[in-house]
Amino acid sequence: MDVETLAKYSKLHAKPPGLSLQYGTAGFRTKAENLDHIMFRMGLLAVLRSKQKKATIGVMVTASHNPEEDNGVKLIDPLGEMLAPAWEEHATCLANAEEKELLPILNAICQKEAVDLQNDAFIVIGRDTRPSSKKLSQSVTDGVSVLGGQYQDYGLVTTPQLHYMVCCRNTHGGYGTATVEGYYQKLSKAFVELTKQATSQRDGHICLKIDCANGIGALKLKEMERYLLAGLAVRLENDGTKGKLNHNCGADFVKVHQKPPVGLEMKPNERCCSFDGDADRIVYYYTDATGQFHLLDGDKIATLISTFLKELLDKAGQTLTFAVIQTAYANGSSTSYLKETMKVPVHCAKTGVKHLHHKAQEFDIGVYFEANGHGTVLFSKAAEDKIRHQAKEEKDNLKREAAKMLENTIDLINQTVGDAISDMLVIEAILALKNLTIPQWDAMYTDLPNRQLKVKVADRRVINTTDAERRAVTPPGLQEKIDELTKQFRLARAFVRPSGTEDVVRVYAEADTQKNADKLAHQVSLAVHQLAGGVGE
Ligand code: G16
Repeated sequence: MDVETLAKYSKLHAKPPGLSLQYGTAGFRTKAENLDHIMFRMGLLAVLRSKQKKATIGVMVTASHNPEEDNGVKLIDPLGEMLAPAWEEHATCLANAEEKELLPILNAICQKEAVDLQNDAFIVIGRDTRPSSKKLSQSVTDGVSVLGGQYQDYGLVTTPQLHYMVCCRNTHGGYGTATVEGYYQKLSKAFVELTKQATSQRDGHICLKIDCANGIGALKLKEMERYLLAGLAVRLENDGTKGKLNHNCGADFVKVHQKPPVGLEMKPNERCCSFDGDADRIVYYYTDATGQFHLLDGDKIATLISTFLKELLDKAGQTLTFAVIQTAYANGSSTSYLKETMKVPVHCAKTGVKHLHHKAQEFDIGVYFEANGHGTVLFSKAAEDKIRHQAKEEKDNLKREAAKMLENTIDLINQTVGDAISDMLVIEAILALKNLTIPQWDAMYTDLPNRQLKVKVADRRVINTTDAERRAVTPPGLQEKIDELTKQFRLARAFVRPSGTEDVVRVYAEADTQKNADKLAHQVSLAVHQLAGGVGE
């Protein structure tokens, strides 16, 4: 380690005095002007991780669903998964180190994690479309270079595309070619193959409107359109040409407000979807003939994909372990439908795709989705091998065809992380193959009315939770109050948790009617305000 160069560059990327940040649900997030030192230091950390794992590591500069003024950074581990928890702690430690502590902390990480500094390091970097992202990604490259790491800057890419690149590089092309063209080719080939047998008419007319949240999804979908040819005709709205990123649009806005984004004209029963700011989340929706808005969120997506996969597995005669992973935000109706009607095991994990991903890895096939539209499907190596073998060797025509469809589904899914583009193609393929309209998909089950609210408190860390965030253990008295309030409503459930991406406490409530869900969410918010140090109104 060249100590003098490190000291020189670290001064150029100085930490604002007194600033303390934590590696949260999906990395560091805050106002962009407070992130320069974090980016530089995450460049340093990525090099250490890369040297330790002797593998390519990813650094994505994005604040995803947050407002345009925010930014953030997520680190990506060798198989395209989120950074390991122990290294999240190192990240927080490094981020908050004062100047003079930087070197001792780097040395301590090297020692604790047995990092051999003689090893090579290779980092791939990507960024979203925020005005601050380019400069911040240059601070990452400064950090990488100071520790002698090599890098490739992919520039503007979606977060899931960068996860894909990391996995491709570390599997030496086994997962795909590590270029954006490689990504488009892999997904579009699988999509075209999978939808070959679709009988529904989707010959070139617009069949899906996409709200791109004025973010990176628009750029990447435009690039991808020519690969899909007539296979899927989409119309891109909120493509960044005029509106502000995530402002009154995007998957988070639509999910939280349960209403359409601005800038998207919806005809009755027309299929629409929204991406978020870095295109790792997707939700679908439509308005019916009476003008009522219907949201098909991550729970409905998980149910559709699970139904499809279960049917194919049955047809192929494959007996593989299968489970769906949700979070506390999953609508009660979706959980009942999966458990009772579909007879599928359901597990609840803490918010954050890293937790769901981890749980999903325990099964041959693990479908995981957060209600906010963040999710994917994981296939174990053994399951994948079985399916690919059957797709080639099976003598029974029907079984072989089902195995081939499963194989194309595997190739269409981005197994590294939730991916709005890949998820959209999977959903579109399933709807086409099953000849389902969006109201028919919606009718699989009826959501319990629900409401999400945010409460500002002085320090959201006063709230600690247990039971996959379904119960609060601190501050004292809060859970008792929530229980007492919940008892007053039918089919009711409520919980609170500190956000890991915004400086707020999130409140979720569901009940038999929208009025009651709203009332319960409001009352729980008041309890948070009173018992957890609420600030402002
Ligand atoms: C991130 C995480 C998601 C999480 C969301 C909200 O999404 O990747 O898993 O659900 O934040 O987290 P919280 O409620 O802790 O703020 P994104 O799309 O913003 O990266």
